[in-house]
Amino acid sequence: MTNQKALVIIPTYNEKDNIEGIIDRVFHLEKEFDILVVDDNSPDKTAVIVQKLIDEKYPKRLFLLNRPVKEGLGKAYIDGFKWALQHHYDYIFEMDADFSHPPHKLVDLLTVLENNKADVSVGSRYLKGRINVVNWDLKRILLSYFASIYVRMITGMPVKDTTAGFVGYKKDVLQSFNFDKIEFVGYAFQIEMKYKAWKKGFKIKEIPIIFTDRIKGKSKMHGGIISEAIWGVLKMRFSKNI
Ligand SMILES: Nc1nc2c(ncn2[C@@H]2O[C@H](COP(=O)(O)OP(=O)(O)O)[C@@H](O)[C@H]2O)c(=O)[nH]1
Ligand SMILES: [Mg+2]
Repeated sequence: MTNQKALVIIPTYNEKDNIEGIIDRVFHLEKEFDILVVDDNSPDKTAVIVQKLIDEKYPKRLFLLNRPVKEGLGKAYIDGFKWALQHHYDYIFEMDADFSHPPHKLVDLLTVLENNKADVSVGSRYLKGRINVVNWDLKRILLSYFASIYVRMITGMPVKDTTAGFVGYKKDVLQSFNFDKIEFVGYAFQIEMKYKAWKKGFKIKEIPIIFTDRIKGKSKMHGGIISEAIWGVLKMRFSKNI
């Protein structure tokens, strides 16, 4: 398995307080990952910080995709996936900028794919009857947990943490997707990616992580994302477009 390349895609909107720290952490892991930051023209100038890091510190391993307007996580990831395939990455990861996803677990997510234990690896908060979330208020824990049960009931998909945003894909999974047919942008986007991968026959494996809510910066979650997920899951279940 020589010359296999791994890429972590980090979507950002106003992450100036987190971005440098998270990039440094990924570049100090024991396995080699390149990073693509996909920024939606953050008013706090996150992209300027990233460009400076490219110019001065990581010219070969750090990349930046500037998108002109904020269009949500899903659209940013789709542009990132297309970029990753064009640049011949073998393993492609999704990770938030805000340290909610422990960066060292990227190594485990990659190992699962390298050993052919799965085509999609998911950093999961809800395994073995536990809810491994730190610093979320009860409302948000319950919302996320019951959302995951709801999605499993409707779709039958054997994944506990269906809204997880800490995910690794082998490149053939992403190559099999028609990104023009991906409909959703928020949590529903994460559900849709897993659902379609599962429907196409790819193997999904979850590994446990502890999710810690962000310390710096603000969440971009809002009500629209939740209703998109509730209705979107039903729509997806009865749609023929896989
Ligand atoms: N490019 C881009 N990134 C986004 C957008 N919305 C959220 N993000 C990023 O997606 C990640 C998760 O968002 P966050 O606000 O932490 O959501 P939460 O963890 O569900 O509260 C963070 O890295 C955000 O900066 C967006 O519209 N465009
Ligand atoms: Mg977050």
